[in-house]
Amino acid sequence: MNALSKEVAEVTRKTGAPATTLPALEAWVAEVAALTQPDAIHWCDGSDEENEALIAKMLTDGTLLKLNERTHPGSYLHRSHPDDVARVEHLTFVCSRNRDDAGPNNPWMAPDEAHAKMDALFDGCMRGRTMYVIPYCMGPIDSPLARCGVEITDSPYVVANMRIMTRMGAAALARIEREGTERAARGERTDTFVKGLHSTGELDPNRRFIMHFPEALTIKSYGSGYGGNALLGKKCHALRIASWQAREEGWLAEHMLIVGIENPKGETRYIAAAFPSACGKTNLAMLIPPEGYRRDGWKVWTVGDDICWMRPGADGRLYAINPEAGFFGVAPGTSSKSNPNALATIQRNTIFTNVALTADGQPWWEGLDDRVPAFDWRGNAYDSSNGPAAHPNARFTVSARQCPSWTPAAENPQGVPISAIVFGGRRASLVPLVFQARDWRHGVLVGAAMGSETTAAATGQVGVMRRDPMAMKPFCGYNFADYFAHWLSFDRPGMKLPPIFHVNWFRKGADGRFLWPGFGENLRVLEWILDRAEGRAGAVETPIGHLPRADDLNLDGLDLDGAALQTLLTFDRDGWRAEFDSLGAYLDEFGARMPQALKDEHGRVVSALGG
Ligand code: GTP
Ligand code: SPV
Ligand code: MN
Repeated sequence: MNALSKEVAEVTRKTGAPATTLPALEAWVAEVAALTQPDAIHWCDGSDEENEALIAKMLTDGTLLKLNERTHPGSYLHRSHPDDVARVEHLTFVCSRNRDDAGPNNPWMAPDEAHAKMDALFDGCMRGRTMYVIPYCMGPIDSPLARCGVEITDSPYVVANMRIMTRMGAAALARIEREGTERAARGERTDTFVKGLHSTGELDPNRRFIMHFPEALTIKSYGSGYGGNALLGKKCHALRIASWQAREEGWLAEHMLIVGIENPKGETRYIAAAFPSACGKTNLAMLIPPEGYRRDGWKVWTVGDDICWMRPGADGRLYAINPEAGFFGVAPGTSSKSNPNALATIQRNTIFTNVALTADGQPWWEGLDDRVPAFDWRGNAYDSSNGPAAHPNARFTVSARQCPSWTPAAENPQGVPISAIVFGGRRASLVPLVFQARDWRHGVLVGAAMGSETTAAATGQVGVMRRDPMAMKPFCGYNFADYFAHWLSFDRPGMKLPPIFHVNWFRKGADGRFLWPGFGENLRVLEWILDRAEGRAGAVETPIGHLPRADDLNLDGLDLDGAALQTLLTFDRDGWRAEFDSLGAYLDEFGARMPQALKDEHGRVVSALGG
């Protein structure tokens, strides 16, 4: 036994925690313990008893506050540090050996430099703390599409969230060990699980970095306890590292919801949709059909609300799993009107982060109802002159199984077949309600062309239009030029690819109000999309794709004025010429690596738009 593993064995003996049968995992845990110097090591088994003990500890030290047990049983409020409320994109790096592999779309640092920087921060950082070892599985535990990781963290809040968001604990560890043993028998390397190291550190924004080493399947995150910065299974593993792996292995890791639409004949079709952060994925994933649709027998089934892993099946169709087990959803705006399914989901066993509190200990946020909270998200007596009561990026963490529209199809190890891919952004002007790309190559351009106004999900200015290709700007773990080439590569003989669409729920009128009612009414657009996918439903062809006419959509029972509808369904040639000029300049930023096929496709649309 070397010195490092002796050290870990001692700490393990102190806590009575079980070790692992996988030497590669034991060695890594030992190495991390030697660096971070925790007082104790706890291997998470995911049991109820473990969770209860962690919750009790967090209630004692003030990390969690108990919410009203009568109205919100088993639910808690966490107030994060006021400087630690969102993802930090400028501090999030892809540390590939070759800078160009990270691309202009990612902050980059050389791996050696990044490791040195991070290890200096991690040095001794867990003294006085417990180090938690969290084995987790992204995706159904028995799915060949699922992938495992181990997150080491000093945050019990992270453990409690990872328990909801992933398949965490004994079963995941068993899979990691089984895969390791099988690989060892074949003489292959056994550390193929993703290694994520996290510490909240001092929560000092100047000592905060989220580093990804895709070639080493490693993540190091220091100085934040919030969401995507700290729950490493989510954006760090399931998007940044997984997108890199997906490219090497011929699949796709995407920032997409997965929703099943069941028609009155009882046929369910699945749609995968990529919208940027806080642009409506959770809402679309659990929408409630408008009354007329409900009466006719339409149903909506939620598979996932944020991340989608897709790969071609033997029949050439794309099959998707949701790698997550829970929702880390935006609270503000969630109400019995906008998203009744989400509201029903979060009535119990939910961790709320940075919401406001009513006098009787209930969680509250802007848009929920017309009550007035007693405390704001910082815990101060609520005073409307201090800004919103809930932080705009306040979130809930809850098991997906509690959602009334959750479907057992989410546990299907083979995934669900995808009938349509939808891209969408938050665009106040120009972009119509919906249009269909003419083919896959054009669809990839439509995805690459996505733009959206920034939201509170990341620190920085809100409401600024930026390019966010396929909603992956903050999440693609490699050069966008290579990413587009990877997307294009699916267009090959034998594939039965789904048609690609673009939607915009956020078009505004001159008065600054949304023109489209959105939410449940979005099913009208999804119906057209699925009909188009099956070669039904009409459209007019324009240079940007196929747009429905008012008659092509089912608008029965919808109260929408004619002028608004006209604006939503109009193709504005001059506006699109300017948009395509700016898109061309954007694609050029990637230089010679940008696939010629995408540049040609851009050129084709530019000529169709006319000079
Ligand atoms: P992330 O979890 O950050 O990836 O966000 P998301 O894409 O899941 O966004 P979410 O569904 O939580 O919606 C974010 C905000 O957009 C909420 O305030 C919603 O109320 C609002 N929103 C969602 N769908 C619609 C819609 O159809 N129309 C309008 N106007 N607003 C919407
Ligand atoms: C997003 O920002 O897209 C989220 C929330 O889904 S977080 O997990 O913080 O990234
Ligand atoms: Mn997201």
